[in-house]
Amino acid sequence: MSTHTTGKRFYFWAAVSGLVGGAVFLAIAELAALLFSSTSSPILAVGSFVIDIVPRPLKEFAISTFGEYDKIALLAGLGLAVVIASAIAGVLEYIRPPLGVIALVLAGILSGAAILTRAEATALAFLPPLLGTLAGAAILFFLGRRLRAWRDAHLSGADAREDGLDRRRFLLMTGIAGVSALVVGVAARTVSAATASADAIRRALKLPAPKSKVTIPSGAELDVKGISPLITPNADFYRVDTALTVPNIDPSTWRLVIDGMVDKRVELTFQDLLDMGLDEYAITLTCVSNEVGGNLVGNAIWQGVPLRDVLKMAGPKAGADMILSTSIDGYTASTPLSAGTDENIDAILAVAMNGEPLPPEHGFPVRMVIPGLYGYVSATKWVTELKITTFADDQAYWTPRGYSAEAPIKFSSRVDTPKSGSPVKAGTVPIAGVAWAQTVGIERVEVSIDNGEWMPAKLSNPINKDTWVQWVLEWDATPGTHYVAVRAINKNGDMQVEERAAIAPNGSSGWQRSLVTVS
Ligand SMILES: Nc1nc2c(c(=O)[nH]1)N[C@H]1C(S)=C(S)[C@@H](COP(=O)(O)O)O[C@H]1N2
Ligand SMILES: [Mo]
Repeated sequence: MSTHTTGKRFYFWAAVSGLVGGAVFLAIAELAALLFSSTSSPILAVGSFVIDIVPRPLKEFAISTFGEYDKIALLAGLGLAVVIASAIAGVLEYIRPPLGVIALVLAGILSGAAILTRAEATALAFLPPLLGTLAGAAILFFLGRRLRAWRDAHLSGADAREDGLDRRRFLLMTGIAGVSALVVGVAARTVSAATASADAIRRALKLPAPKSKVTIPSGAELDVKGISPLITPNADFYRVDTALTVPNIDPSTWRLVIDGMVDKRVELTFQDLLDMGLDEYAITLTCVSNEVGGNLVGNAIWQGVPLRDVLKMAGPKAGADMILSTSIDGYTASTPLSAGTDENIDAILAVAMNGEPLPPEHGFPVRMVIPGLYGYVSATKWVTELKITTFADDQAYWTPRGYSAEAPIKFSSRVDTPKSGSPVKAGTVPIAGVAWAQTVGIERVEVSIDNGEWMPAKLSNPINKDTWVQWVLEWDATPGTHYVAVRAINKNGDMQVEERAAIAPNGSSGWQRSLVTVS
């Protein structure tokens, strides 16, 4: 072979190395966009940028020519442009290093500008184009160097073994980088697209107005700085689950199956639930992992349907004593069947939280909420199946992992302010927080300072027995370090358990005691 024809071969591989550099750039940017900022996928940002700057006549031409495929045509055109530009960058890097790398960095800066000037750009939006550019430039740099080494070995008439070694090194590096970019890029884009479409469906969803609303009585919320708000905003609501990525469920394909020990297997659609009519319920959720004084507890207004009405459709058979609920991701919870059928317990299948469809991370489109039971045995998110069974026959996710199969919430009280470790000024200082005893209600909260007598705190007017109440005690704080203890008494007259218990196997107990420094 003459050096002339083999020279062409090197140009071909230079173009391929450019394509691989471009692919790595896009793949790393997609991955970073998935992790840090979903609004900063370079291809989509540049596409949106093009849509925004294209003059109207051209836009109309695109729509009339491609119809509903105009976006696909745009993306295809962009893809072709990226392919050509990447190939050119590869060739440039081969004949005039570092021109190719410079071209790629320029493209990175341009896509970064397209991303950062978009209205929905988030604080971390610069990361995807930056990381993508760095990775793509590095790959292009090394591939260019390898390619030139191979060419030099080839042209210098080095022995065939040396030539073959350099060729294999280049091809191996190109192959590994190219295949990795393809796999990572396609996977990241697919996940992003699925998330985005589920999110769009959720945002477009209009739930029917509930048949009944929760009335918040006057005096339900105390005006104390630093106390937990009566209703926990969705954005601040604690989240606990085993889901590595939040499941994306399209409510139009979602189904709830009620089976097991039932007269009749029942399958419900999302619309079936809505057609039952929604009611509003205020219920405080608590996690078994909540330590004394911890924040794995939140209060929300839910909209949903009674679980008992859904169970009735299937007709649980005699002998059954457990509902094994399953989430779309395989998570399971064991709930006493009685909690689901009791007329006096507001066990629900919830579809809305604080006036909006359930947030994805809180179980969209449907979750269970049952007052009085810890979340892990009652509050299955993304629920898809209710199997009527027995505690003897079935086990839920946490049961073989050291937690009780049944776990009623241990009623408790928490100090929100003053916080341990943040000193306060002498004078009148409110000591305030929340207390909860779901299904029973809180009768009294008491505070003791420096082991002194127990003083009753003022309580907010409770919404119902299933929600927490706020409490406050105006304290005449004197300089020094003081010891604050709090305890609650429920409406059955029971005292909050004083002995400390660990969260496993069935929830923490103990009175919260904290040190407050007064200056
Ligand atoms: N699918 C699923 N549902 C789940 C869990 C889970 O891991 N997976 N965790 C449960 C636990 S332990 C609690 S405390 C509540 C928490 O609900 P939240 O994240 O909406 O606050 O969800 C429950 N539902
Ligand atoms: Mo939990």
